Parts: sequence; C-alpha cells; structure tokens
Amino acid sequence: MNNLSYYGWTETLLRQKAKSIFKDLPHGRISVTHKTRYEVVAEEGYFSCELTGNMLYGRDPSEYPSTGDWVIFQPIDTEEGLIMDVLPRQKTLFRLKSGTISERQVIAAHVDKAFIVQSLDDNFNARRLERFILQLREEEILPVVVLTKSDLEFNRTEVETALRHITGEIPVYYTSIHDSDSIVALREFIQSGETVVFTGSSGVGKSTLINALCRKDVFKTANISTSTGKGRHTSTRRELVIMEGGGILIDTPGIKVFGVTNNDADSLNDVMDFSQFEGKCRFKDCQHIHEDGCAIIEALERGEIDPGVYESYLKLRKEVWHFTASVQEKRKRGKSIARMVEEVKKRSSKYK
Ligand SMILES: Nc1nc2c(ncn2[C@@H]2O[C@H](COP(=O)(O)OP(=O)(O)OP(=O)(O)O)[C@@H](O)[C@H]2O)c(=O)[nH]1
Ligand SMILES: [Mg+2]
Ligand SMILES: [Zn+2]
Repeated sequence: MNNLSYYGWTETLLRQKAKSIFKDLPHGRISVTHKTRYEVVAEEGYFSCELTGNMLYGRDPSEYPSTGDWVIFQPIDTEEGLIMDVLPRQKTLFRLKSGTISERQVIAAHVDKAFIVQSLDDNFNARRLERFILQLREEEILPVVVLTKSDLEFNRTEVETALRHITGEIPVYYTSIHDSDSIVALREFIQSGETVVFTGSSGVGKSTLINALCRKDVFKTANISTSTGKGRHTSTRRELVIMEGGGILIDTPGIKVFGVTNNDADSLNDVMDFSQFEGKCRFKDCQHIHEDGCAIIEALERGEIDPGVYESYLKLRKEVWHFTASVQEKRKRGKSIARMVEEVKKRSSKYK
C-alpha cells in the first residue's frame, strides 16, 4: 500500500475527485509519461495505464495527462488500467512547444517549486533564468535558482552581480555533490508532500542532484555511463520520485531553448525588477520601448538599468507578443470554421 499523501494527495484533490462521474474508481498520480502509456502510483500499487478514447477526444494536446497529474483510472488487473478522468490542474509548468509558435507543452503538473538548475562552470546565464522565472509567475510556482558544481572554478562576484536584479524574493542555492552541507540545505528546503520540478540545460547535474537528495541512485547520470564507457547519459523522460522524509521530485530532460507563454506585462516588469519605476512613465500604458517620458528608458540612459537586462526585456516582450498574436489568430480561425459549419447545417436543413 502506498500512502498517497507522501505523493502530494490533499483534501482539495479529494473534494475535486468527488465531483467526477468516476469518483468511485481509484485515483493515482502519474509518475512517468511514455508516448501513449502512463505509469500511475496508486494506493493499491503501481499501474501501467492507457487513455480511453474519450480522454483524447476534443482536447488540445496540452490538456492530455502529463507527469504530476492526478488521474482516476479503471484497473484492468493488478498491474494495468485505463485512465478515465484527470483532476483539474493547478500550478502547471508549461513551455512553448519547440518548433511551434503558439502551442503550449506541459512539463509537469501540480508543481509547488521549480528548481531552475544551472551549473557554475559554463552554464550560468541570467538571461535564461529570467525566461523561466517569467513563465513560473503565470502559475504561481515558486522559482528557486540552483547553481550546481560550485566545487569548480567560477567568479562569484560576477555571478552575484548578474543576479542582483532578480528580486530578493527568489531563493538562490549554490550546490556541489562534493559538499554534503550544500545538499542538506537544499533537502531541508523541500517540505513533505511538496512537488519540485528540476529544469535546465542538459549536463548541469539535475539527475545527479536528485540522486544526492534521495541518497540513492534513482536516476542514471552522465557520470555512470562514462564509467561504463558507453558515452554520456542524458535523461529522456519526465519522471517523478519520492524523496525519503518528504517531497516529490520530478526530473526532466535537458532543455535547449525555453520559450515562454506568459503574456502578463506586470509579471515581466517584476521579473526585470522594473516595478520601482511603476507609475513614473508619462503614459499609463507605457510599454517602455520608445515612448516619450518613459522612466525606464531614462533610467537606462542614466546607467541605472543594466543594458543587458533591458535588451532581455525587449526580447521577451517580442516573444510573448508573438505567442499571443498566434494564439488569437488560431482562435479566430477556429471561430470562422465553426461559423462555416453552422452555415452548412442551416443550408442542409433547408433541403431536407
Ligand atoms: N564537479 C561536479 N560535477 C557534477 C556536479 N553535479 C553533477 N556533476 C556532473 O555533471 C555531469 C552531468 O550530470 P547529470 O546529472 O547527468 O546532468 P543532467 O542535468 O541530469 O543532464 P540531462 O539528463 O542531460 O538533462 C555528470 O558527469 C555529473 O557527475 C557537481 O556538483 N560537481
Ligand atoms: Mg538527467
Ligand atoms: Zn515606460
């Protein structure tokens, strides 16, 4: 028997389950997503599940179940089942699906904290941090910056300067697998029943860190496979594990480019730490791009805002506008198709 409260099951989820027509069936949490199969942890054990046709029909792919989701399933036997329903999602980490301009991809659902992992050897990049932080704001997931490989050489002053504008609310951890105190500090930061997703580029040490936090090798890492001479191992799936003594950790494959889908201007201003200039621009709806009397542009000219930060602001602004415009365009197209269907229906009833 698994105690699902260790997997994040709550009273709120129980109340939501009671509203489902499948409320009498067992529930569980998706621990791994394969192409068409899902591994589900339930009180009764571990089940390998598939989706019913109903679960696919009329849904946007971003609404299909994903790692971290809570589902209701019909067991077929003691090891297999069919997913009948997904409980409403909260705190979902999305990204812009690579190769698209308007599709959202789910990385993980029901996430409390996101560890944005960068390694101090050569991966540290404040611009990349800003993207993740902006995205997390949309779903009220707490961003946490985790800088790994602190045993290797790096320039601490440079790192701290680059992090200065990233508001004081965001915790920053320096870790090294060779320094157990740094691992203990991070472990203490994860509460029982809390879900943490690890995200970042390939090779920064996400899987290694999860193994260290769990005190056992739950995931393969680059190091293990180099020792067997088989080349580098990179994680290829999103997988959820339990950390003894509390916390649910989700490992993810390395991400090359993290495209954002959050179009909230206030969030972007906050992430860039522009909020101190709020209300100081001449125009209320100032976008801080070329407007006269813009407090941000003036601060930039006075050297109070780092040009790198401002450039990053412009780039993200452009990206999210692009995303929103494509979504609106798609919606409009969807509407005009619906209108055409209505027209056809009306005409055909005329000739009945
Ligand atoms: N020196 C040092 N090396 C580390 C540390 N953490 C991880 N590494 C090494 O970094 C390499 C990559 O680690 P992984 O854990 O596989 O990286 P990952 O982020 O999971 O990579 P993907 O699965 O490809 O996304 C391995 O060789 C680790 O041993 C650290 O704190 N210090
Ligand atoms: Mg990995
Ligand atoms: Zn302005």
